Amino acid sequence: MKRSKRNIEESVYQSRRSRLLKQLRGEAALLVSAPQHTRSRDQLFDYHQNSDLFYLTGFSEPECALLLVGGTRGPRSVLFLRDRDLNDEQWHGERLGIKRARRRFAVDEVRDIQQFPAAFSEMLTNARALHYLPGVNPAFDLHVHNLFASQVGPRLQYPNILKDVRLILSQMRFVKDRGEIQSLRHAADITARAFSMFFPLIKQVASERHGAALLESFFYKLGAHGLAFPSIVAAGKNATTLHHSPQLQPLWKRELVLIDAGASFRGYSGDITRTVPVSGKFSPPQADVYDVVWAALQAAIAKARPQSSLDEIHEAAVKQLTKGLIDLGILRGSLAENIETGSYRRFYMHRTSHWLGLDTHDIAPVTYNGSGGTTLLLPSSMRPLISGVALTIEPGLYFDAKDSKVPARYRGIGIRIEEDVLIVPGGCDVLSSGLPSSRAEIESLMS
Ligand SMILES: [Mn+2]
Repeated sequence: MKRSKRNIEESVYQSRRSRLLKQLRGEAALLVSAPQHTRSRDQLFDYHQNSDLFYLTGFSEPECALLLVGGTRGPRSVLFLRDRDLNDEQWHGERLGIKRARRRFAVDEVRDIQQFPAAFSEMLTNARALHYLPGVNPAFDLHVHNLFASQVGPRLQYPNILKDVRLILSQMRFVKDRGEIQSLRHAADITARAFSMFFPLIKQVASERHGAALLESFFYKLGAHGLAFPSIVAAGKNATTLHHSPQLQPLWKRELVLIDAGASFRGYSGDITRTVPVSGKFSPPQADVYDVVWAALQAAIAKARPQSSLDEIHEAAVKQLTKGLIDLGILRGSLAENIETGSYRRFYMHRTSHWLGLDTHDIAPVTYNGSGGTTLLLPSSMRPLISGVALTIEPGLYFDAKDSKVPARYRGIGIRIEEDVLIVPGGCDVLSSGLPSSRAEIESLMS
């Protein structure tokens, strides 16, 4: 098959597959599509492809699987997918089908997904281990289960070891390549611009849900491919619930509204949070809290550079937030004492960062090659940052409306500010910088 017929993107996916195959060293990997989920009766939820499979193929149809076998007779890559079915397509949309898939994908073989159960075990006979992630799709779990389930004793045939496919894929997906960085940058930029189009209109917003729909309309107007996650629009004290889903509640003029939303572009996520006064002007207590969170954001961004870590970023945010809580008279005692006891957690109960990529809460590896060739097992929050990784920085403070330990003027205030950053040599690039975050800039944007 001539390469010229394929688009440039396919060569990126092809090279990812061959990098994975190289690491399999005689073993096999199975990546499967996400299942479709029923909403009710014959209605389905929006379909979202399994990110690992998408990373290796760019394919977003359901009912497909990628089998990579690094066998003794040379590596093989096989993509199983649904063939065309004009009757089904009449109702549910066009399928790529086998013939066109053979032109599009630079895999060794394209086969009908209906042949999968029979072909699967037969193709694995020379692979010592199968790299797979159970729980993505129960239909495929059953095939893997049947392969391994034996009443008699240890399997005589290969494969007889099951490995977590994420050990390799999390390594591969961690550092973003040029195309991924472009997509992340564009997703963050669309999100930032949509927020700035939305804010001046906030006084016309009838409810949290209307606000979410209006903001999302700007995502699509600016070319978003979808939403990175369900938008959070939280009016007033609803903002103290971290992942509040938008309701029919109106945005009251004297209150704040917290908006945490993101456009996706080519599967990559934007994820921005701003908390703004519906009236356009922060009240003095709202301003006090806002400035503390904003200072924490700046301190945390200053730590986003190679060799730092998510823990270091988090510690910088915690230090500023705790200092602010003491200054506001909410916490008593010394800074060190309050950090030590974790008293701030009552008002800041989440971490400062998560990785960003194909998944909004992106995957990160747990192993790390330390000095002297040693392999360290580290939670990703301790892992030294390197150029090309993307993450969010999102400090916040949340005061429960009924918390009698908090001065009355702060009760019911929830504020979070979130930026998307890319680690670059010497520091970071704030991908969401198209949208201002300081109190004065927010107020001027809203007028
Ligand atoms: Mn986030």
